Amino acid sequence: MRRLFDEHEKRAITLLDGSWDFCTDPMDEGEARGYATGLPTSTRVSVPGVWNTELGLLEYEGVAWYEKRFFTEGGTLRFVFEGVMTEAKVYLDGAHIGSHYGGFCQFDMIVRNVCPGHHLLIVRVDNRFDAHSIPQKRVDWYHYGGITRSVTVERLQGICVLYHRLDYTLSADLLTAKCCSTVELYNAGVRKNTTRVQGFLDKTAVFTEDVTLKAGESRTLKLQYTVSDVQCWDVSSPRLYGLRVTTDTDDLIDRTGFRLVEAREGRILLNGRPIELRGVNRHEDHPDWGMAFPQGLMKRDLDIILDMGCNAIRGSHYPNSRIFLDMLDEAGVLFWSEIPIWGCGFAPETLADPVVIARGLQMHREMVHHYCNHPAIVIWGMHNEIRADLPESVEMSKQYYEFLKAEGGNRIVTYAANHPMEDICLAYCDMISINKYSGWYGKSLDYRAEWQQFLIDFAARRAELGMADKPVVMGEFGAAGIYGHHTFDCVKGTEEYQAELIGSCLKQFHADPMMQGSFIWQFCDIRTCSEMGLDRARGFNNKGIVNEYRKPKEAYRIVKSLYHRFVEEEK
Ligand code: ADA
Repeated sequence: MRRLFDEHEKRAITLLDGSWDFCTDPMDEGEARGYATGLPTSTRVSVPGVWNTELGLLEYEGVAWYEKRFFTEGGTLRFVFEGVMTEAKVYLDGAHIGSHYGGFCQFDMIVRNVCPGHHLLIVRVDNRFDAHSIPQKRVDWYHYGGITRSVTVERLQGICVLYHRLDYTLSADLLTAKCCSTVELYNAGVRKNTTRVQGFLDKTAVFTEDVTLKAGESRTLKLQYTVSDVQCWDVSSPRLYGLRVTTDTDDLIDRTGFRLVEAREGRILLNGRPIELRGVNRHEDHPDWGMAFPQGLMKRDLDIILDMGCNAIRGSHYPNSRIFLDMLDEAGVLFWSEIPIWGCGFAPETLADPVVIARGLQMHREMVHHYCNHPAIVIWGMHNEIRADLPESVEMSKQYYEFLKAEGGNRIVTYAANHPMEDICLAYCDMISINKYSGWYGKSLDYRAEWQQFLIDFAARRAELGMADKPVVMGEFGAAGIYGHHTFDCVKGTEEYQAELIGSCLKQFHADPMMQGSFIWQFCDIRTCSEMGLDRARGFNNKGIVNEYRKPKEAYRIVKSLYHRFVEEEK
């Protein structure tokens, strides 16, 4: 797949991005009409992309078909889709080769014995909702549709390395790492084969294993080894190590970083040192690209966020592009990654629905599987603003917490709680994250006093729950500021009001011993969906501190001055 570095030197990769044939299928007749073997009259669209940017399709929600003709020398092919919104059915020359549900994680399928020549790759995309959708129809972002991230076809030869995950435990002095590499092998050849599997950390060989596999056979290796003289990955010095696993015919290249992430004694610690999270919530959204985010825009967003003095980003509310995570790994920015359970859209009985819980767990499995080597991800988010004050939410929270603690690597597990005083799921988190909008929603006569009282009240609640060891952050807070809207009176909706509220909150949180940081809602204005009703002026969520074209509002300057002041205070 596309990363900031080449994942392979031996394996032949063909990027299928670019012009694809496309047609909508509003009556969902395409399967019956044989679209899987070739589309009828169609237009050309760009992949990656969202169909909503095509004229006349801004609000199209339904089924659409994509077709790409490509050449191959044949053999065993692996198709990798980095993101399809929301459900994909994939066909090769009319034969169904795989399906996937979920708009934000990659998936792949392998096809053996493909003959040399031109072939048709056809994808049926469906972004409709049903009772078990994640997210549900009501979300506060725009529900796009399309093949939103890159597509590649790989030619597999001999015994291949399909997956590599590195887990490690650092010694108390952070200088030694006890490592375990999980390596998934597959014999793409047509006959039994033997190969030498070698693992490298940077240029140092760390494991060697001779393996024999029958044609089509898979095998997972667990390889233990120790690394000494470790240089830790940190926000100020993001030391990355190259990971390379090779066989005689194939290779897989990745990167990782060694760091120790802890939530204890009411603090968040990175490599043994307390750290205050100076964060911002970021959606992958742009008026001209939707969620199909070009790499150059990702870099520009990150540059702006670093300029602001942030050290953390919450990927609200779904797994982000792997390329963006590669950028964060390189920049030393901490990341909170979550799945798209946007709770305000879920009725309590839906949260308790075993089908929904299982679907969300599968999304967590995929997120952990694909993102676990990224050192920047220090927080897993289980869900956002579900009714965690109701019994219906306990089973979901329990299952997700237990999974993420068991399989999620060295990370803090949390969820965004918007009923903090009544929440009954707080046992299922390492860090308490609160979403609260005093000063925006409701009638706040004096939001400073309201915030101050809340911080006192929640400190008492945390103590009575016996959870004083759990650090607390503000997962979301803020207010809308319509870009360019100014008045002499600091009234709601103006840039001035937004800037004053955010500045006041940041100072209050920074001064409060319970608070270990915060994530401003939100980085940029985003298009939102009609289900959010009319309190989203111009169909946008206007709480960005930059507008949708990344033009700074008054709040940006306030946040930048405060975050840089907080950095100076740390010195
Ligand atoms: C919630 C939600 C965000 C956004 C925000 C808002 O906290 O998690 O996605 O909708 O409210 O702008 O009201």
